[in-house]
Amino acid sequence: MPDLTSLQQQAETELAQAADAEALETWRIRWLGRKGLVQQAIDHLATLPREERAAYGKAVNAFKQAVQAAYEARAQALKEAQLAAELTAEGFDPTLPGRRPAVGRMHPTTRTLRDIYAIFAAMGFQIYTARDVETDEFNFQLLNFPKGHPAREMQDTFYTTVPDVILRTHTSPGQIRAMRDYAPEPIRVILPGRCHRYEQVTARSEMMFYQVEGLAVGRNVTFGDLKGTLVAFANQMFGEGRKLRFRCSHFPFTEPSAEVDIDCIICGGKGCRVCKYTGWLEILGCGMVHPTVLRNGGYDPDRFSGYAFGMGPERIAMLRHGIDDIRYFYSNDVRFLRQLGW
Ligand code: 2NM
Repeated sequence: MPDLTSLQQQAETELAQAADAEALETWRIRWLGRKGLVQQAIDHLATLPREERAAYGKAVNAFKQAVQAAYEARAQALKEAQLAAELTAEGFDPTLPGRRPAVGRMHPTTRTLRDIYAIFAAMGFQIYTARDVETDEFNFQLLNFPKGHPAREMQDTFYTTVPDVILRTHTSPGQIRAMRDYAPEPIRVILPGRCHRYEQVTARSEMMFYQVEGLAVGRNVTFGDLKGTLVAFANQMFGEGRKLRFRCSHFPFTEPSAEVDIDCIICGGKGCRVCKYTGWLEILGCGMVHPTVLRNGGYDPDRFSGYAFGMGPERIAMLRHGIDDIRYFYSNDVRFLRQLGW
């Protein structure tokens, strides 16, 4: 009968001598392999007379478990020793601070949009978003730009292969959708989003840009309400004490219409390069919603009135931060994006 105690001692002595992964594997095959010494000790059970089998079975089982446990402990110890050796060889210093992951920044347009949202949200405007792909009907006809109307020439359009399906040239078609969602309830919404116009890219115009339009419809909504809202907006966006100037203008979907300037934030109105020596900076367009547009939105223009305005957040950001070329916004030069980092 094998002497399990001395066998175990022998196994442990040999194991202590296995100094690397290769020696350990040789040891494992010799002791724990399918035909190894442990299995041989187990096979011996079958040769014993019945009355000795229980005691031997128990002992050989304990032997097997002890050898296995010793193997696992040694394997773990060798692995740790090897890792430590590799790290020392590489000169790895675990106490050095880690590498800082690159943290992205908000895009200047996103930053500006959020500032605009916050100001209008505080005045009770909901943010309403609508589709970027529109029909000719929503983008033009319902907004009082009939087919053949000269105002369409200011907005060369991207067409799709589906007749009458286009990329919106302004966010106004969403205003029709907002009105139809809520009429005849009064509404106050701002409508942000991407717009596309097929035109020459210059320092002042891109083919893709954002707009934020505002719309308020209710009973007795007046031009005075529009002025108060825009004065409050301009003072929060560009600094307290701003002067506003409403210049008569024309848009097909509003009547009367105006363009709004603020006194130049660089020179305070004295005249400089930024305001082209006029003292004024144009920030947006606005007006009272045309009765036809109100009707197209589902409101009776004899009982409801409304104002609307529209601005370009890139332009707002350019004025606020002295950016002189709109092409910086979407040309992905990380130096620009970092420079205006928030
Ligand atoms: C502008 C200027 C003036 C405008 C009009 C409407 C609608 F659909 F309600 F009639 N939404 N936005 C509007 C009016 C937009 O952007 C320069």
